[in-house]
Amino acid sequence: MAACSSIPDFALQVVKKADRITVLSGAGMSAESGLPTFRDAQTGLWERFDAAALATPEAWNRDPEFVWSWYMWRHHLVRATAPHAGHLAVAQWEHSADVTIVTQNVDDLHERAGSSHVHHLHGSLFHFRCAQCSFAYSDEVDDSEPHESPRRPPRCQRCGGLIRPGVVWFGEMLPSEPWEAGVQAVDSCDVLVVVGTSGLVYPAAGLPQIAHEKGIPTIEINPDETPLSRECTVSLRMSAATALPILARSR
Ligand code: BV8
Ligand code: ZN
Repeated sequence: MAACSSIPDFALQVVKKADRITVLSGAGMSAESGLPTFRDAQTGLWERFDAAALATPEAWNRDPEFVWSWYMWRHHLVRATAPHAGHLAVAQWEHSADVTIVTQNVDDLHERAGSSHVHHLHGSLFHFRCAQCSFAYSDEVDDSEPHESPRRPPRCQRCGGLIRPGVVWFGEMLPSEPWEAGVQAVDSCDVLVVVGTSGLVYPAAGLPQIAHEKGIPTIEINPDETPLSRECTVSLRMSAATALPILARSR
């Protein structure tokens, strides 16, 4: 694996020739839109907590208002921001290639950039359901500022249970449809672009291995080295908003 701070011609050629491009994205993909990654320290009410501790059924059962408020803060942050040049470049690719996005992110920035095939392995901040009976909740949620004090989750119209965010918490199984679509997209692509993920959370972090074993070229985009870097064909020490538009222009 070569770590490069500029894009080697080999990578440009691989992307140029590819008919089927799969993008595996993580929190770093949305960092340049101002969204904190899971590595970044929390702020405000949640500054003393690490994200992985908050994104658990245990934290919810212990204090649902505290966790619900965290998700309303993140919901507000995502609605207040916009996709960056990297999201737009990936959406642009759809004009000349069959592009599938497999994301660990619960934001909707890929879709807002115009990408049409997006599989959310870890759910979405914009879906809600009852924590007790799983009945889908489609009413408005209040994510208004200030986010200084905990707020109560809404109640389920069917059983009166608390409404929870439609995300996958640590210790919870991934929804099968996006997972199977993700495995299929990695297994059948001509090039896999792995962008903005630390490669620490499973089973998502195991996806590049599938491409590696099939000899499918993999291009990592991450300012830092990760456990995935050595498996990747090329590892670009660049940011998502810088590298993706350059790769997109190669087509
Ligand atoms: C499960 C939704 C069955 C909620 C999330 C095998 C081995 C070890 C552990 C396990 C294993 N199998 C299962 C586990 C347990 C666990 C796990 O993986 N734990 C880890 C921490 C060790 N996995 C699970 O629990 C999964 N469920 O396996 O169920 C089961 C259950 C129990 C036991 C066995 C089997 C569920 C995992 C999903 C949890 N939900 N999100 C929410 O968002 O609130 S995970 C969440 O954290 C994100 O979705 C994302 O997946 C993860 C954060 O990772 P990244 O996205 O990679 O982001 P991160 O902040 O870490 O890194 C950012 C990267 O970007 C950095 O590298 C940085 O350098 C880079 N970067 C920064 N800026 C930029 C950039 N890159 C490019 N451009 C930039 N500008
Ligand atoms: Zn219910």
